[in-house]
Amino acid sequence: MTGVFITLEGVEGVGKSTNLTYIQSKLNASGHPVVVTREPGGTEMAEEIRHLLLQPRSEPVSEMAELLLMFAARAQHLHALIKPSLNAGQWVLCDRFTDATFAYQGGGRGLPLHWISNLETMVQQTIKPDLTFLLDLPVEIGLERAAKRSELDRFEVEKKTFFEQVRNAYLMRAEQEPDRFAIIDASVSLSEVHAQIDKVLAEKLGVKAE
Ligand code: Z5A
Repeated sequence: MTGVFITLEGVEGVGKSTNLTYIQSKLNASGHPVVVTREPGGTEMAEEIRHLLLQPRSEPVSEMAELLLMFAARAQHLHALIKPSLNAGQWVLCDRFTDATFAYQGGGRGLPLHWISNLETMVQQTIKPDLTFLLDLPVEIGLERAAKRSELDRFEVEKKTFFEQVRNAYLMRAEQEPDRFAIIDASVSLSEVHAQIDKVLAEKLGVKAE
């Protein structure tokens, strides 16, 4: 028995955390308890790597080191949590996954996409999300929403053009894999975002709206 693997993606401040909780509650209510997790992180060791990656530091961070640490965290996350959960038939809901690497390290940092594809094959083998929600909005709105929060991490201090590149890379991924991606307009009110999510859950996974 294999479970269902769902991921949430989007640029800074798009509302992933807010909507992750909503999706979790919808799935639970429809009789599908989910394992909720995030990247980078999700296990004790992977969370330590997350801390290494996100904490602001004076030493310049190599783009290659950043890329490899993302995949090191992912390898551990897959090994210790995602694969065992899916193999046990559980549904897994993950805040960011490899599309974020294509978007941030590929689109944002400009690393060659075939490096990321090669690492994806090495680390994930056949594992891919069954469904990916891409919460999309103009970068300015996301940055405004995110600015209301307190401390900025090592990614959040990047300039607007960086996040534009990230957004474009996400949209390109969605265009390449339209069956897996569901693009959600995240610029509208939360209740309108929820309505779009309900529709996707019903159409793609047969989860009924209440
Ligand atoms: N990263 C990477 O580079 N490569 C990788 O492979 C991976 C990750 C996996 C950590 O991610 C960083 O790691 C991330 C990319 C990088 N850096 N950045 N940027 P993260 O997911 O932990 O961090 P984040 O992107 O900053 O997510 P977040 O802080 O959890 O933000 P969010 O989930 O998108 O937004 P939110 O907290 O749910 O919402 C933001 C605010 O907007 C909040 O006050 C909400 O109440 C409000 N909100 C939400 N929706 C609405 C609507 N519809 N209307 C009005 N207000 C709203």
